[in-house]
Amino acid sequence: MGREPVTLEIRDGLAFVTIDNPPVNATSQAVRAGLAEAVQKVTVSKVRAAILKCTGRTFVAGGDISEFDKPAAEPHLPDLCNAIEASPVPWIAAMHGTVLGGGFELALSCAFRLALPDTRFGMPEVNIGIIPGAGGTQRLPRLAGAETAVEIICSGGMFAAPKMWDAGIVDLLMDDLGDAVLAFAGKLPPRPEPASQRKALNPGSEWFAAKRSELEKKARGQHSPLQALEAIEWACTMPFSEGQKRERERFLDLRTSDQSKALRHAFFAERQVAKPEILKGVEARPVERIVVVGGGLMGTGIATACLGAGCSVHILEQNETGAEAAIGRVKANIDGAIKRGKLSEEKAAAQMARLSAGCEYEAARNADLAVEAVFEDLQVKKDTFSRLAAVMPEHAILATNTSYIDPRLIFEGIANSARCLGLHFFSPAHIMKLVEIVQMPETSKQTLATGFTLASRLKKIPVLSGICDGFIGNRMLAAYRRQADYMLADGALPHEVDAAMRAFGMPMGPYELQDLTGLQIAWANRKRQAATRDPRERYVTIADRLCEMERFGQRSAMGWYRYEAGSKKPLHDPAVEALITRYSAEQGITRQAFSPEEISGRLIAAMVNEGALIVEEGIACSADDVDVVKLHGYGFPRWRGGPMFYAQSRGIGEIAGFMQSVAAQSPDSWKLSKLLS
Ligand code: 3H9
Repeated sequence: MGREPVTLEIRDGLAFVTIDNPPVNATSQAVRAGLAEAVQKVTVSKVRAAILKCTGRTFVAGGDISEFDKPAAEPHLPDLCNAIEASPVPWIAAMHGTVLGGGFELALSCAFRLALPDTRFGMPEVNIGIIPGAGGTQRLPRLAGAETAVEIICSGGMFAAPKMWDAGIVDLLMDDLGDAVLAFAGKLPPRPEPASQRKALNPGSEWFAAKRSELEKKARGQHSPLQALEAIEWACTMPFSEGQKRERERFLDLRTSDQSKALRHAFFAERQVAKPEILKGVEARPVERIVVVGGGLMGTGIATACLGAGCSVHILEQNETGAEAAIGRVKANIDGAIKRGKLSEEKAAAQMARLSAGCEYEAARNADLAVEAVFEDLQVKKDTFSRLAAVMPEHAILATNTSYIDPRLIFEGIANSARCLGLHFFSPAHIMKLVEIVQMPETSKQTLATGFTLASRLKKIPVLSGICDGFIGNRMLAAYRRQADYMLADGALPHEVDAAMRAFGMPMGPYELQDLTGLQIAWANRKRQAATRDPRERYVTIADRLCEMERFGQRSAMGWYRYEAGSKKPLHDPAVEALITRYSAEQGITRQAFSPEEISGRLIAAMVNEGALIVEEGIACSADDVDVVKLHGYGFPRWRGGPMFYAQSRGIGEIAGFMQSVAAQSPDSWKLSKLLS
């Protein structure tokens, strides 16, 4: 017989209801059924109180998301919450780990809430495209006020137990959940009025309207935070029974929405790609001492992330001045984390104590891993690794952070190339979650596993990539940009392309983004690729002409747009528009108008086509890997699930239609993937 997910034990006048459903005690159907039985038994028992707790690493982390594709099955969580709240026996939630979603809702239905101080609370439902569905939007505003409820529910964030105590949500913080809970249950305070019976103060319709416009800006097309806000307003304007009925209907509607499906896909995909099949059972090498070569923005970002994961870091620079500057940059990153409330002064000091910098390669002698973040130049990178290999032990891992150069060329001649791989971080590396783990044919599984384990320790999302120009992410970006440039030549203007992509949900369009990051790197890449580019492929030179005019983007106050002194606001530049129309005329192109839907349709089709080729060529393990790269490295709207999921859910036929127009308009320029042909 398998173990019971919920057990009830009655002793010394108390009922102990324990949920045991690894890994995160989600309220699956079996848990709900077990709880329903326990609630019934507790209600007819003569106990003084019932203690609800969980085994393992956490209290209930929410409803079981893997059940959300099936119809909702009885018993339903809102009914259980209502029964717990209405029970003649007071329930005590004894919490640890992460109290999330349905777990938080269960706790809100209990008469008392006790937690360990390091417990974290949240209602992350909006992150998966739904709203809380078991009374959370109705009880929380009644208990803690609309402001706090909006902060917790509409952000989907996690909040520390002391903050929850301040907000009156947690009754008591305790050092242990054994004796301390027994002591509390032995001397119960008077039972407070249940959350559902309280009145939520209504901050007024203007307040809600202001919150709505604030959330609309942040949500960039995602519906759930706004739906959650509406539900919180019901709590402030309607009786509990009516609000809960509406909440439940909205929850069930949203569960089957496209956005929720896409967000759930993203949730499971990012966990899936972090553990590739080929690395099952492969043990990683221990990594504690890391050398980062290059103390620029990328190198110091990587160093900051490694320090945060508890590693000691030595930065190698060309000279002492460079080394000092590198330390300064890491310190600035760490100070930024303190300012944002992400890091205590004490932890920051401990991290800085593990950092050193210098210019002697000898300092790499005892390192377990070296990652290179030097200038994107083959010879510079080769020299770096031959100097590292000369001092480091033969088993130490060598990683290049190159964005484009073939790692096989970089590691040519290095002894034991099984220990070499690419670790492609994204800038700023202490913030961005994505790391492409680039595998060479020689790379050993243990080296790859070490890359994956390190990335997870750095709280990053690792994605395995084979070798191609730009790996997964930048290769797709290049296809997207190429198609955008074709459309400029054929009739669109930069601001039209940017507006269409923002309307699609991207944080920025391709041209404002190029202006922000600078046009030089892509220019250098195009020059590098010139020798191998198929001469039949259409090549639009507008971007090259801008670079020749030293219009490199925001830093030169001119790029695809112009910028006024001290401002980052892109302004239309008639000079650029004239350059574009002149280019079309030179090429004999009659410029045509593109609707926003045509622009985004064609650009996304080019991206999806490249993603499909990447999967078909075996560069990425699966379409999920491609999605995760685009979600975490390139701002693809999460509520669309990633380009490959979007294509499937939108209909491959529609995307293939766009791709065929793309290919027809620029013959010999696109290889069509099997998916879209
Ligand atoms: C909800 O509650 C609706 C209610 O309002 C109303 C109901 C009526 N379900 O992330 P990890 C799996 S909606 C199913 O690697 P960590 C996860 O896939 C829910 N599975 O660990 C992974 O599986 P695998 C609201 C879940 O320590 C394993 O657990 N709650 C769920 O880094 C370990 O997860 C949420 O949205 C779930 N709810 O982080 C919470 N949660 O090993 C979402 C996790 O096969 N979860 N799994 O890959 C999280 O935020 C993190 O998982 C958590 C642990 C912080 C809990």
